[in-house]
Amino acid sequence: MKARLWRGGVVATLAGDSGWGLIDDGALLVEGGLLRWVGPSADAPPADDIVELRGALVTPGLVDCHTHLVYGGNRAHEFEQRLLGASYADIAKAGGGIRSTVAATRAASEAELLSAATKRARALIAEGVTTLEVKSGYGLDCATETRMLRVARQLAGLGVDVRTTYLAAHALPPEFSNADAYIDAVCRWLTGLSDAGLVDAVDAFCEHIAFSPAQVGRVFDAARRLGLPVKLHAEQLSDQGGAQLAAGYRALSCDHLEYLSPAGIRAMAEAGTVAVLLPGAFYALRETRLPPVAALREAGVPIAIATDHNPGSSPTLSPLLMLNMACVLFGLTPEEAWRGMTVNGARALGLADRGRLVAGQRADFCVWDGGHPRELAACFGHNPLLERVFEGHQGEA
Ligand code: DI6
Ligand code: FE
Repeated sequence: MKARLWRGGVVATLAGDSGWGLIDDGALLVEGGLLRWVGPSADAPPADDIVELRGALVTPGLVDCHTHLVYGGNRAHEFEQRLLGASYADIAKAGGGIRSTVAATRAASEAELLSAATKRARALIAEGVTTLEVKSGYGLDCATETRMLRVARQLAGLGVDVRTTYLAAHALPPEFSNADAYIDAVCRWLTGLSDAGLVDAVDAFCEHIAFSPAQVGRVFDAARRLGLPVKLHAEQLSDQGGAQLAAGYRALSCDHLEYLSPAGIRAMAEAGTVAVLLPGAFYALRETRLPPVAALREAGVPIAIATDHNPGSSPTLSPLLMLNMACVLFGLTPEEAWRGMTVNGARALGLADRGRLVAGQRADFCVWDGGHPRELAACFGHNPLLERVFEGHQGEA
């Protein structure tokens, strides 16, 4: 196996629980897709091959731990409706919102879904994403949920690690009038999808316009029986106590959380559940209620950041913009935002083998035109990526 040394860069390792872990003239030795050694260039071990970084900035590859990347159609008309005064919940109650994307997704072939999702994944990859989570949840029938998850798996061919999440409990499909009966079906479908190797985690939307905590609990019981970890869209539009429910199942993450209560924070802290904050949805829906960042910090709840890319509430394909918005809108420090899209994003997916630049981790990293990672959080609408390395391989940038 050939060992390649990258040397002469500013390496932000994010090693340890705080601080940037900066090495000013740093080097990384990569072998077999893993980081074998990271340290000052002057101390670097011998290698078969050397890449000069010429002072460029090196960070862990970005982890986008919450996306709805696979779907048909678009919802720009709802953007116009909201600007005319309709709320996200009004549009959903009138049969638009998630249901409108469900109709477009059911009508799309696997090839059409793959082609559209490929363009979106390429945009994320072009900003340095090396691990990508993709949720189902726009099929709401077994065949279309399956198609979505198969398409998500195929995105791995682009040179990105894809994690799939089953989100059939996203909205009530038009052919069901009884939410409990639909939840029975959601639990039934999960067994086959899990057996087919299409599901890495299970998610649900716990909200007054979606499913109750009791209904979500039934989905989580089904996940638990299959040994699958859970996550939850919780307290996005109201406080449903979803965080406490999810923490009871030792959820990997609770996501959104604008209406998270002190009891929810305590439960998440005790369970080690990651808080995934989604500034794109907050921004696009012109929300005013902020997630309780100071209280999360104080309780020691790890914070992650993601795009939540979806056609309705967060049609962004820019993880770099989310770094900036996490700071400007939510008051995260640039270091918290960076940890949110690297090590804590990985943790929200149950992955401990990435997100930091230390020996033994996957060799997923980005080389940027810049001198310090805070520059990338301060800037927006600009992409200074020079090189993206995925499992030790230089890819498209
Ligand atoms: N919350 C969200 O932000 C996405 N899903 C969810 O439960 C949005 C889904 C959509 O509007 O299509
Ligand atoms: Fe979402």
